[in-house]
Amino acid sequence: MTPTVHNQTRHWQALDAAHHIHPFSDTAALNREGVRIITHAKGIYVYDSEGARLLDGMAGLWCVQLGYGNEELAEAGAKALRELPYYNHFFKTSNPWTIELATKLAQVLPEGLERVLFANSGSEANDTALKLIRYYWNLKGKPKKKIHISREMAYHGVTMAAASLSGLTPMHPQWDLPLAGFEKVPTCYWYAAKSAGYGDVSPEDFGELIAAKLEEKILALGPDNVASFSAEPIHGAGGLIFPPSTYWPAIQKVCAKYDVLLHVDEVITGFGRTGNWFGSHTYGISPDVMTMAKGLSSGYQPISAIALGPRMGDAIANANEELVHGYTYSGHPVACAVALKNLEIMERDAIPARVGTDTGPYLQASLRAAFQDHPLVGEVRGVGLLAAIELVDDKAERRFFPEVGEVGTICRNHCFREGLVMRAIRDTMVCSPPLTITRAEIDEMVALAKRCFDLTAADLGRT
Ligand code: PXG
Repeated sequence: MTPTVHNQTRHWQALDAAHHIHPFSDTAALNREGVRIITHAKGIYVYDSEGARLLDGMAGLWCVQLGYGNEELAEAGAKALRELPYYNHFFKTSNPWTIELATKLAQVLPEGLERVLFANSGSEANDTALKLIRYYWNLKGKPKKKIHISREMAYHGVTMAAASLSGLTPMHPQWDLPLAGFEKVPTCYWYAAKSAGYGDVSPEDFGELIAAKLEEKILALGPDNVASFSAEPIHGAGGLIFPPSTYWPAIQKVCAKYDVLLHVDEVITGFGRTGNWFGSHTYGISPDVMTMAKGLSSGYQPISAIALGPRMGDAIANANEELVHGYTYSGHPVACAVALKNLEIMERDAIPARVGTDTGPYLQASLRAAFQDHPLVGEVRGVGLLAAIELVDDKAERRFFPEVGEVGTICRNHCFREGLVMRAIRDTMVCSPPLTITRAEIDEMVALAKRCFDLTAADLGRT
C-alpha cells in the first residue's frame, strides 16, 4: 500500500497500537516499540514502509512456497473473484475450482488419501480432523475410543482442540487448556536427549525408545480408550525437530498394533518443503488422516484441507446420514482457484523435486559449511528447505544456554537489523525460505546469517 500522509509509518503505528491486537504478542510491549509495517513483497524479499528490504528466510510463516508476487496466482484469484466470488457447498452444490482442487490433491497426496474436506486454516483443519476421528469411532461402534494422544513440543494451532493437541506448554494456561481427553508423550528431540538425562544414546536407539513411550502411554490409558495419535512429520514451530530414521516406522507399528488412528499434521511439511510433495513421502508415513494448509495456496489465500485415507474416508462417505459439519467458507472458490493454480505450477515446474535434488541439498551443505565449526553452533540439521541451527552453551556436552531464548533473541534481532528474517525458537535459529529460492539467493541468505551469528558471538565474547 502506498503511504498517503507525512510520517506515514508513525501514523500507521499509532493506529495499529490503538486498534489492532497482534497474535502471539505482548500488546503493551509491542505498542511501546512500534510495529514494522510491511507494504509489499517480491520474490524472496519483503519491504517495509521505511524502504528497508528483508530477505524472507521464513517464507512468511512457513507458507509462501512460490515466493511473493507470483502473477499466475494473482491472475487465478482475480479470475475466480470475477466469475464466482462466493458460493457454498451446503445446498447440494459444488464449483469447478473446489472439485478440481480436490482431484488434484488426490493425485499428489500419499496413496490412499483420496477424499478431502476443506477449511480455512491449519487450526480448523486439525479441529475438523479430531471431530472426524471421534465420528469414525462412533460409526464403528467404539464410542469409548476418544483420547487424542500427541507430542510434547507439538504445534497444531490455536482453536480449543488444536491448542489442546499442541504440546508447547505456554499455549495452555491462559485458556485453561488442554481440554479433557488430550494426552501427551515425549518427542524424538535427539539433540536434547543428553541434557534431558537419556545419556549418550544414538539417534536410532533414541527413535525406538521414544516410540516405545507411545506404546507405554496407550497401554496405560487402555487401547480401547485411545482414538488417535497426532504428529507433525517434523516439528515445526516446536523448533524444527527431525525424526531419527527409526522413529516413524516404530510409531506406525505401535498405532497399527493398538488400532489407533494416525493423524499427520502436514501444515508446514506439505507441498514440497521437504523435497517431496509431503513429509509423509519423505518419511514413509501412511496417515489415516492428514491435515494441510499454508503451502497449499502458497499462503496467497486462507485455505486448509483434511484428507482421509480409505478407513475413515469409506466409513464417513458411506455413513448414510448427514455429516453435521462445515464452514461458510469451506472450499471457497477464490481460495480453491489460487490453490489449484499453485499445485499446477508446483507440478509443472517440478518444485518438490527441485527442492529434493537441487536447492535443498545445496542449502543443507551451505549451512553446514558455514556453521558446523562456529563457536556458538551445536548442530545444523535439516531436510529440503527446512533447516535449524542450534545455538548452545557447550558443544561437546550438547548443553543449552541457562537462560533459554536469550541468545536466540539476540541473534534474531541482529538478523532483522541486517535485513534477514530468521526465527528464533528458544535458542534454535530456523529457516524455511520460499521454495523458489535460487542457489545465488541461498548464498546471500547464508552469508547474511553468518554475519548475524558472528555479531551474536561477539556480543557474548565467544569468537
Ligand atoms: N499445524 C502446524 C504444524 C502448524 O505449523 C498450524 C497447525 C495452525 O495453522 P493456522 O493456519 O491455524 O495458524 C500450524 C501453524 C511460528 C508459527 O511461530 C507457526 C504457525 C502459526 C503461527 C506461528 O512458527 N504454524
